[in-house]
Amino acid sequence: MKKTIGILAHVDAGKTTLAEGLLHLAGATRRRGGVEEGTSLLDCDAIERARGITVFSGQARFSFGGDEYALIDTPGHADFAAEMERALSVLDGAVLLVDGTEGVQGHTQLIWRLLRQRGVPTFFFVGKCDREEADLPAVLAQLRVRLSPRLLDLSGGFAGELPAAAVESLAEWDDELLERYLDGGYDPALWLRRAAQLTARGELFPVFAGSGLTGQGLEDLLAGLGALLPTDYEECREAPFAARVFGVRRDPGGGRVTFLKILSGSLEVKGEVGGEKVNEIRFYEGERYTQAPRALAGEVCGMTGLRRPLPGGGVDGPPDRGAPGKGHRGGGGRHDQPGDIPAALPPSERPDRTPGADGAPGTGPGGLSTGVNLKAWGVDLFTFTGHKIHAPKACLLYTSRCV
Ligand SMILES: Nc1nc2c(ncn2[C@@H]2O[C@H](COP(=O)(O)OP(=O)(O)OP(=O)(O)O)[C@@H](O)[C@H]2O)c(=O)[nH]1
Ligand SMILES: [Mg+2]
Repeated sequence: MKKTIGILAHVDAGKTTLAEGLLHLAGATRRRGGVEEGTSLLDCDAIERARGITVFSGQARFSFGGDEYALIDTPGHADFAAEMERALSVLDGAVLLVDGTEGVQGHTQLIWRLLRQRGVPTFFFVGKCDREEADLPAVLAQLRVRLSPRLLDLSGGFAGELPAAAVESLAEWDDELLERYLDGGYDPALWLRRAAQLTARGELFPVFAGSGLTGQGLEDLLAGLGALLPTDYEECREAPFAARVFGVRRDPGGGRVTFLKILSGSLEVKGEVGGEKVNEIRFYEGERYTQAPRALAGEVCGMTGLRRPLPGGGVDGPPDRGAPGKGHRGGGGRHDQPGDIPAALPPSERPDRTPGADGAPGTGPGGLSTGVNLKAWGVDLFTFTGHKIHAPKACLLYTSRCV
């Protein structure tokens, strides 16, 4: 199955370190990238390496347990919240990381609210448990009180079978399971299936724990994503093409790259999107990419040749390919019908207003401020062409890498 997961948390919680750990464990990287050493695959921009902080959402792919993952590492700093928020619209599942030494933060609660508003299936990972100050029981208690009591506690380990306490908790929350359980009819496959259904519906939140740095608990997390986050993109591969745009950047050569997640159908190089021809299809691993002749439903890729699509919008294929198909319903059926957001909506109607396009700071759909003082970050302002910025002190992340 193809799955897109995002790693989200407050600043410095260890998202990039966790992402690098997952990539290494899955064999996608030969050497583990480190943020401290400036060798991170995902924090690949010069400003990110210099400041040791994620500014742009980074992508990479890996395979594990027969599933193919697109991983998106998001920034945690509140100034870059809009960048994180844009990624939410393409996720099949979120890994909400909580620093085991600091517990639930205000920003964790804000991300949590966004995830619930958008119905993204959410897995918790309590990280930095290799540190002496880490207090897993206290963080679990905080999660229960401040975020949700419906935790599926797999922090003690998970290799495909639910621990006894989790089996009981699930039975308490589901009438059919309770009846089976009381009749002595515990069925591991049924329990797992129901846990996956409840997770997809946002009624259950699996919790894992460990350390992105040492690798502790990462195999459990991947086993959990494998068992509890089913998607069905294979079923909508023959449907008409539809995709959602979550980013637009300039590559080092100055070319415009549109980042999108394909929700249904497929697209080939030289194929048409919204009346424009695709020149290249790129699969990114940090700043590097490989070109492919084709991209399929469930995949996250960059495309060149497109000038119109904007982040937050959707794109359809050529109009003569028939009526919209069934569309992806994976990850709990939370996606709208593909193509529901036309690519060329006027700015006032775009779901995620993109300040910088009109020069004014704005507000994202979750109510986050998308304004940020880029000068304070030493970011190279506005060396791009195409948009006129009237208020450079407060604008979205439009740097030399962005459109
Ligand atoms: N001991 C320990 N340190 C960690 C762990 N994960 C991250 N760190 C450290 O925490 C700091 C921040 O790590 P990052 O991975 O950059 O955190 P982040 O959440 O990606 O940060 P932003 O993207 O900038 O919000 C670095 O010094 C890491 O080495 C962990 O599991 N254990
Ligand atoms: Mg980071």
